[in-house]
Amino acid sequence: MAGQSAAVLHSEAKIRIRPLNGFIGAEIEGVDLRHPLTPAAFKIVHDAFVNYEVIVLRDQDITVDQQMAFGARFGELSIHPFSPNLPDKPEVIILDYSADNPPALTDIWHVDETFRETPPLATILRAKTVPETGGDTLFASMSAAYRGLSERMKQHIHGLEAQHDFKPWRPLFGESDRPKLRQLEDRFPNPWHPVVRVHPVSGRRVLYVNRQFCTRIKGLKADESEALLEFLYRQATIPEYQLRVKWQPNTLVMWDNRSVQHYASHDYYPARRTMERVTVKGDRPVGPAGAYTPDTVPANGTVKPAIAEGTRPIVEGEAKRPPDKAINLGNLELRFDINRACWAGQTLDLTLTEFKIVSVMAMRAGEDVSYREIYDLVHGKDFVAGYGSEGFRANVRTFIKRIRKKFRDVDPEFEHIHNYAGFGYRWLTDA
Ligand SMILES: O=C(O)CCC(=O)C(=O)O
Ligand SMILES: [Fe+2]
Repeated sequence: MAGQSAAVLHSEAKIRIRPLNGFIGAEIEGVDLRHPLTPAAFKIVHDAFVNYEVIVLRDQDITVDQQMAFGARFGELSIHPFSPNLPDKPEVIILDYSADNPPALTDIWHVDETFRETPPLATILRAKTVPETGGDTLFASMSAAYRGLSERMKQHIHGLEAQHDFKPWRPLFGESDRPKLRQLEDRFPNPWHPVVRVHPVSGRRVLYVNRQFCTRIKGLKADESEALLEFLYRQATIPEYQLRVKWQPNTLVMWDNRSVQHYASHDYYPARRTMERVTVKGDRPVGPAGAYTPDTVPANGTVKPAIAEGTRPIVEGEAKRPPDKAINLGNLELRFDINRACWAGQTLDLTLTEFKIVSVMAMRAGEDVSYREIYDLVHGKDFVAGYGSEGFRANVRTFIKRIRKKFRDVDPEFEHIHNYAGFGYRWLTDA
């Protein structure tokens, strides 16, 4: 499944799959949807769809019937309960936005129709009129987003359920429409879906809450639920997990509504943009069974590991550990914090206990550092007047001498270490 590197050529069907990003999206070439796909070709397209989660097919000059026929290969087509559709083909929605009909409701990260017990499996969108600029659609792999969470967070959200509601459409119903609204509430009675969904085909775990339709997480207090949902929604906005599709007329994009979120950029308003849209019925979302165990299902792309132990910033309270523990002679730079009030007065009247190591950072051995960096090291990030002056240089020299003495006292190897300190290395030798 993890074929994320080179493009794959399916010679038997002349279909070429070209991955677009680390985690999400592939462009498929060599498919002409004016004709039905052979079973072999369909399997290739289907597998790419599941693996890459979004597939992009350019130059598909097809009719809505052909688009419906393509969708129907994946399952029964679905009819949207709110969006205006073609009278004779209710499975087809025409999105036609312009100055008179501004785009609405899709400039928010969402999964289509999760207010249903069984949200669609896929949405297929084909561009007809494309604005000169803008109008891209963004996608986020929520399987990658899940994998990007820490084990502790994965354990925390394991087994949770969130309630979904057709909330963005509620304002469309006024006082006189109350009975209609009640009917819709009966038809779509706020399903609970797992916060982590297992993709029914790939087996991947997917972060399955979206800002457009979720209202709360079962079993949490209101503010806990709100905070956790905010955090989880935010995962869709991480660029690494995203694909941004630039449309051309006849570009067809199909997304796996079980594993991605999407967002339509409305930056083209008031220009015109028209799309034809078909959706495929899906099944009821299911979470991982039983108690939490780490996920072992292979997936497209690799989430990089968290920063290794020992290279993380040291938090307050850890800072006073003995320097010999904080020093690693392999190409490391020492960073120090000092009594800030004292330094702000530019007197640098330090006692040896007034500075402490705050972090250890990888750096090339013997690399020189600028005044600016030293200032930042000892004082924080803000530049203030006096930096670079002779007084400042003198202060830094004093500071470094104190550091040297301090380390000589506690670590006989310090003479060796200071060459790595990066910390005014040149001044140390010529001071
Ligand atoms: O207009 C688009 O690019 C996407 C709109 C959307 O959210 C949808 O069709 O489900
Ligand atoms: Fe959508």
